[in-house]
Amino acid sequence: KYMGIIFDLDGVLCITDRYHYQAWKRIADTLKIEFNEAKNHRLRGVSRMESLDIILENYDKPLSVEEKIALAEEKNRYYREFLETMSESDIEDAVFATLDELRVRRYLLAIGSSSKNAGFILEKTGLIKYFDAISDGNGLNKSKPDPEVFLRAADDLRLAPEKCLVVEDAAAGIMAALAGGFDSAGIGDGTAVPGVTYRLERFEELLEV
Ligand code: B16
Ligand code: MG
Repeated sequence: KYMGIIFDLDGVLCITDRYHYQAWKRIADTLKIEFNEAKNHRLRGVSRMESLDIILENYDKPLSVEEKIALAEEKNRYYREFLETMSESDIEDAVFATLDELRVRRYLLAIGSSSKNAGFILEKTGLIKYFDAISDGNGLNKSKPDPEVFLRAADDLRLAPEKCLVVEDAAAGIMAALAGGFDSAGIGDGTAVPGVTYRLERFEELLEV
């Protein structure tokens, strides 16, 4: 049915949200803003600057664009320190095994991630070799739930959206897939989104859709 599969990165192929959390927490602590795991949940699949806006929701001092950019860059420096420590051992065996089998079955595989660090994470973890196309936060005009990141991935694979399946963990990502005319496979939070095509309890169930 499908010829291509487009994977979200954070929350699907790897778990970097605890690094995002710790990096944002340092920023929030400096500004003396309340930031907890529940709020961190809202940052899933959302771009860096939009994440900052969510963190600054209850901040009473107005910040200039330059100050916001400086905060986002500072957060990214902390985040990259965590990413530096990543290796193949941060990826579940089931993820490698499933990607191997999907390649044997001749699917085209792409990344559709909001992250500007996607290339770096893929290199560090040894995942990069599986992908025919990488569509990430670099050069992206509109982030999820806009379908742009997935449409660009499908385009790079030279496939129509109907021929691709999007695998996502975040509500914003499932909505982006729907908006772009893609079928979707939800993992984790992604399973609870209305309109999701398949609900996966485990990553390897992807081999059964
Ligand atoms: P960066 P995904 C997303 O990755 C994360 O889920 C989200 O929490 C993060 O804010 C976003 O990437 C931007 O990341 O700061 O590295 O550009 O789930 O779309 O793979
Ligand atoms: Mg995600």
